[in-house]
Amino acid sequence: MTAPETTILNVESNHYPPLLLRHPGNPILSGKDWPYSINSVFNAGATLLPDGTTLLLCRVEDRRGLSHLCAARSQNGVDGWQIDREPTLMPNPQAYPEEIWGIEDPRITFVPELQQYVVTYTSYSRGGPGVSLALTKDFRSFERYGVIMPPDDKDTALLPRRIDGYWALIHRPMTTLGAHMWISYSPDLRYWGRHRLMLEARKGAWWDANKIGLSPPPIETARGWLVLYHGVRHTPSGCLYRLGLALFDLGNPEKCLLRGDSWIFGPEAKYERHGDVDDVVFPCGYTMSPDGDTINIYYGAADCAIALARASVRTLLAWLDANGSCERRQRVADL
Ligand code: BMA
Repeated sequence: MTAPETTILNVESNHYPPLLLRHPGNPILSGKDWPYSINSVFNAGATLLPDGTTLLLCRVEDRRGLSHLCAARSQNGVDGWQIDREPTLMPNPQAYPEEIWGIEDPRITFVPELQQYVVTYTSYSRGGPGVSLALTKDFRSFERYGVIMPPDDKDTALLPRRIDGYWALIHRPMTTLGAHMWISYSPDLRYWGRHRLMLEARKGAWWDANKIGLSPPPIETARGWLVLYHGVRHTPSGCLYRLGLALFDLGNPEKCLLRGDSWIFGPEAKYERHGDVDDVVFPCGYTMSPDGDTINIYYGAADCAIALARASVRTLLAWLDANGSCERRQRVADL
């Protein structure tokens, strides 16, 4: 018997519960949908606009290899996408030299206090990837704050409200001791400090050894901040990007309450396994459905397309209760 078109792994014999369900119309957006010439589209931030429209802020790569951001809007978040006829946010290296090699992987947080969306994205500078921040009300004009975390740093999202009076930003600086998730605080979104280790990459053979990073912005639940993070496994034939789950204290988001041991989603479908970069699932955004439980997770597939998977927050929390444990805290001094 041959495997179905979309799967090339023997997942039928997999007894792990399917927590993220792929949309049958996947991939929902790819280069052929674009109104102008591009190489590929992937890793999109996501949000709901006030009228219920789903907005994706997509990373678009051109044939120079440089990326910019382009907005796509849909009534149902699945199809009928209205894509901006021209790039929505282009790198501007004259004013922001850190954007010389493009801007990538946006995450969107709607901030009620500001009544604006905060977009954090990777600015690809001569010194490597750094973190930049911009504010927008409508995804048509943007107020750029420039680089807020110097290279090498990426995989960032802002929490939607202040914690003890300070804005909180999750990010992933690289050090010689590994790539771990950190959280930093700011009174004004410009000056950042009180840097704390939030979640460590494991060591050894683990799926999330050595390099992890935040995927979409954290999901606020009554039990805590539910965090989907990616783990990068280096193999002789390249990197494998998979997703794991952890829960953090609502009032103290650097405190990990639960962390799952296994990954919950990885490249299995053909469009995830093969592309410009094989074996990558990379979500940068989600939207919440009207039922308050179903999340629509938008993810880049093999750096070539955007796909959609759905999950129940209740089910993810129940899975963490059954499969998670308390994180062993490592002192920052050990890093
Ligand atoms: C990461 C990021 C993502 C990309 C992934 C796989 O480091 O740069 O944008 O999807 O690698 O290439």
